[in-house]
Amino acid sequence: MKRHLAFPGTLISLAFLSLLRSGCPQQTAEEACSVQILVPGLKGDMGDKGQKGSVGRHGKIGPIGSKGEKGDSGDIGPPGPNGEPGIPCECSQLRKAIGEMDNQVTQLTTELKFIKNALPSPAAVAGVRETDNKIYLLVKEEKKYVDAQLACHRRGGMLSMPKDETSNSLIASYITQAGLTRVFIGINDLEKEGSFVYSDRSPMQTFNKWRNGEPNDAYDEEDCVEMVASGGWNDVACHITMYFICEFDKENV
Ligand code: MMA
Ligand code: CA
Repeated sequence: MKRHLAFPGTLISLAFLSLLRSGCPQQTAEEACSVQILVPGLKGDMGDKGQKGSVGRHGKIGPIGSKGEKGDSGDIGPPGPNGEPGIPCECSQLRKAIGEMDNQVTQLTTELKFIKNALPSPAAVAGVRETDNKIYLLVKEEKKYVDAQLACHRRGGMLSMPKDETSNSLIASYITQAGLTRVFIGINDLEKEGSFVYSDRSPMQTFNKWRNGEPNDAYDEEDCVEMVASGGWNDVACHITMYFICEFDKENV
């Protein structure tokens, strides 16, 4: 292919020729980038129309068609294998009993919540404390010893009788947690001066929690006993009034 370079009315310098040669190294020597300097002629007539082109390539794939109609449902399958044999028991009866107990627990929980919060008066009862076989109840009503004992009795219990370290420290922590300093407990020497008995009339054994210097029967009139927050005991006058702690046997509740 010849290169018809046309630079109207100009001389092409040798330098330019060499530049063109080096730019087309794959051409033969004969037709090699030989440059003829031509002056453009007049514009010719337009050629004939070319032949029709061959068929083009395949077009792009079209968009996905819409979903087809739902097919008919299949045939019914074969029956499944037999289940595991049941546990021989009165399951339905047990289930029924459990359901009933569930209802009872729910009802009792609601009732107990109500009693604790509303009866007899919210300030009078500050919850309870329990051991394996006893329930302790702090009664926030100021009463003298005999009336306190009577109040416990009416509730089905006794003024609390700390007969060992466990019950003594439980009552002590109950006093402390209630923010109190002292309560009546069920110990007295009303019958015989100096011989202390529990409110169930049982004599005091070796266990005691007398504070230092107690019992001192101050003013010769201290025949009843209080417990202070530390758990220590002190004999006091029976006619003074204070809060008290009752105890109940769980088997009698
Ligand atoms: C009070 C009273 C007594 C107790 C002494 C201890 C002054 O009397 O509580 O029962 O023994 O204090 O100092
Ligand atoms: Ca005393």
